[in-house]
Amino acid sequence: MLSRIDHIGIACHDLDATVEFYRSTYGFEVHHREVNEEQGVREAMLRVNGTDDGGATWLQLLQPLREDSPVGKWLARHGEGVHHIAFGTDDVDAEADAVRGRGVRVLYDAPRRGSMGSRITFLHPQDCHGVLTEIVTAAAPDAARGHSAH
Ligand code: V0V
Ligand code: CO
Repeated sequence: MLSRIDHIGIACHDLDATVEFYRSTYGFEVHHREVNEEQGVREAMLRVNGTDDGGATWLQLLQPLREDSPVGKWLARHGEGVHHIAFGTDDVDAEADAVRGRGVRVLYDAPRRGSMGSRITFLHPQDCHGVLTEIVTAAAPDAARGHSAH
């Protein structure tokens, strides 16, 4: 089951400047920073809210490492803005299989490494009415990803 919105991915040219906008305008603080070479991004995770029953919701700010990466290509074509939406689930493997079975292209044969040790896969935007859609399972139900410890 897809049980929540895990994050909204936002493409930007300058990660530090965009982080500062979200801090000074809304008060959102950076919870985590990471470089994901495979995905071609430098990213910052800003926690919007956390719950005790399945994890938090984040803004994922994304600066491309390379022009020919997914985010780099997107920025060149569309400029800054919303790049993808990510739904959270306890079982990314099962959800990917289920969606694939409904005729939607899943981009990876097996989930890959995402932010904060999560496992992620993507659905092709052309099969999702123009929305690049990610499915994500958090690393573990612990504080690192906004779960309650009790
Ligand atoms: C491309 N398209 C999009 C899109 N990117 N549509 C909606 N939202 C996007 N973000 C459309 C584009 O308009 C074209 O449609 C078509 O897809 C092909 O675009 P393209 O520029 O030729 O790009 P491709 O085919 O080289 O790559 C598109 C895909 C690529 C979706 C295959 O972006 C990809 O592999 N994305 C998944 C990985 C990713 O995005 N990683 C960065 C986030 P028309 O105009 O021809 O109809 S990493 C992340 O989220 C992490 C680490 C995490 O959450 O933990
Ligand atoms: Co993402």
